[in-house]
Amino acid sequence: MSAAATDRRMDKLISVLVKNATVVLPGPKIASQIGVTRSTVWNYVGKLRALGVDIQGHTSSGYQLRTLPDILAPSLIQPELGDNEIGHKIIHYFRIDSTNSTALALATDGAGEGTVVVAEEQTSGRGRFGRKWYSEKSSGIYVSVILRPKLSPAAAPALTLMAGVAAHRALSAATGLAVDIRWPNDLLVNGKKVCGILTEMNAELGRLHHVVLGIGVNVNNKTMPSELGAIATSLRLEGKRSFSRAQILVSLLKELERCYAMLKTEGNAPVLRAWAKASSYAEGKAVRVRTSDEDFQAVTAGLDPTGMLRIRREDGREELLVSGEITEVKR
Ligand code: BT5
Repeated sequence: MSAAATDRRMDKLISVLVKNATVVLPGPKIASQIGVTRSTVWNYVGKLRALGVDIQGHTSSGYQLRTLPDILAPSLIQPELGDNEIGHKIIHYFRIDSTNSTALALATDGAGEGTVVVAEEQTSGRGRFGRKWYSEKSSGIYVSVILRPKLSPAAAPALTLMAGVAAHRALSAATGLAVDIRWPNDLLVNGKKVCGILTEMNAELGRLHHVVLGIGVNVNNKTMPSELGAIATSLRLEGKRSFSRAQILVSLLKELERCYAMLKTEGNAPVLRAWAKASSYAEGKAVRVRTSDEDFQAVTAGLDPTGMLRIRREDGREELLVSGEITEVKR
């Protein structure tokens, strides 16, 4: 792990400032509430300011929040989740290599189902097949959820699609934008990617030990790097306003709880139905298919019961895609 998790007391400082947003809080009072010295409070305030949190004041005058910070602090997220299993424990980092790497390591060490790792910034965010995930500081959501489903590894594709359905619901509800899902794991707005999902797992002898669902969402990015400009966007760029990352994360974790429960109690079918309803790519879409050894055109023809994508080649042959990538072909 490349960084230390956010100190519990720093998290408490955020919550104390937010709860008292309209008043000036004397430094010594904050210090005693969170159990640190005044100089540590000063130190924490400096760190928060470096992240763009607008805090007025000084140790001598007291501190006051000017605007509510959009930080994914556990003390702000957790109270919104009630008794949910997903998010009962949230580990927050200001900066980390990859939330998926950390979550995988924690899962190997025995972290429980529903443990969430979230960061304000990733220095080595990952996509599939070793690709990079651009993770700008404080603009996006970078979150990983540890699951321990009593399922066989064959259930893994359905878990990824389940996360796609949850993200689709959360992003649609939070923004009012028309969100599409491109098989298997991309969420698109106006044809460009705003969210990607990386499922990684540890399985052995026909049993899943643990699964880490990693979700990256571009929320308030004002621009995207030029190499991604044609294919990627943010909710802010499409919605023409900024959104609360904390609110979107809460909604995402709640939807994951719901969709995961649906998958466990009712099996794949309702999740796959929800996925097919939400995705314009499920059926009848002309696509270019790229797998590790092929590149061809086809038309999508629905999901199979495990979540693989059925495609019809130009010569009429149908087959199932397990992995790989599809992009729309404009006709
Ligand atoms: C994905 O991979 O879409 C999965 C991305 C998962 C990221 C999350 S963040 C939290 C957790 N921790 C991690 O380290 N990862 C997960 P893939 O389908 O392979 O797409 C990667 C491709 O998307 C790249 O090759 C780029 O073309 C493009 N891309 C990179 N960064 C992007 C971004 N921020 N927004 C949209 N597209 C991006």
